[in-house]
Amino acid sequence: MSSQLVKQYYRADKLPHIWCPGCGHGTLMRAVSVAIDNLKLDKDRVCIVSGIGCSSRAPGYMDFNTLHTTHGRALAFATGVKMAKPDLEVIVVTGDGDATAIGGNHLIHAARRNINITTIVFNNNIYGMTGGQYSPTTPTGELGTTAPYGNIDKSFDIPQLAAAAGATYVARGTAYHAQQITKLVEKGIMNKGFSLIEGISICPTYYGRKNRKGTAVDMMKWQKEHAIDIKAADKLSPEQLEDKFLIGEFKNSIEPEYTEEYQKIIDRFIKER
Ligand SMILES: Cc1ncc(C[n+]2csc(CCOP(=O)(O)OP(=O)(O)O)c2C)c(N)n1
Ligand code: SF4
Ligand SMILES: [Mg+2]
Repeated sequence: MSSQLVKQYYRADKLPHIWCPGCGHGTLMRAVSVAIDNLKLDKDRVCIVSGIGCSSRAPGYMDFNTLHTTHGRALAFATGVKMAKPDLEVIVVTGDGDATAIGGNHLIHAARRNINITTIVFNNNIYGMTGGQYSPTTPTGELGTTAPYGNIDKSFDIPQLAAAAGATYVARGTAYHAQQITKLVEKGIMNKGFSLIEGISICPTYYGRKNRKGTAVDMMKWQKEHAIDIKAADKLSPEQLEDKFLIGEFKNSIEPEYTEEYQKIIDRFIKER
């Protein structure tokens, strides 16, 4: 990002950021900013909302209308903003814990309503901010401070969860594939409905160290070597897909959008009065 874009989209007085060296969240935050820039959105018409977590610090640095809310409640606040001001482009930045543990209920209901909000989940497979507790996306068998002998829970596939609940645009990218995830965020913003983009992040400090994943660079290499684009997956055998994960666009459909449906009721009421 050029220094001009940094000046345009970041709050200088809030920098330097708090993220550890090698954290993937900065790359994902940049992807959101570049997507907004590519779409030439008026920054006064953009509202970025987060919960609490390392990931949820992003809106503190981003110079838009921003709300840094309570843990798990980003989508509840974002829904309020969008209902009150449907013309705003509402974007939620959240973590795997924020979005799928304490905030899981808000996530499925925002998806079910197909409200025009774009949610980017910075998934580092752990609670980073609070010291490495396992989250609903920590892979089975891996370690967290609250799973010292290995996590026995099955982990959520966030895109599958969002698609099943009713999100109309669903995609996954990684911090390594920075250009691709920028495009996915752009498409998510353009979708008129609930969009969920999972950004696979890295937390070298807790998830990486606890699970002996090596350095931040090793973790990025792992993303490069294990991510398969969904368009290429069809041509691969089950053996070739073993221990791999899919990235790309999983769902893109057109369905009635919540604030528009709500407006129709208001219009009908005014007409019949
Ligand atoms: C109601 C409430 N419960 C718990 C916490 C403590 N807490 C703060 S951030 C966090 C987890 C953050 O994990 P995640 O959303 O994955 O973000 P990350 O830090 O990994 O980016 C927790 C449990 C809180 N702030 N508020
Ligand atoms: S604890 Fe993990 S998620 Fe939080 S800033 Fe450090 S590397 Fe990033
Ligand atoms: Mg996390």
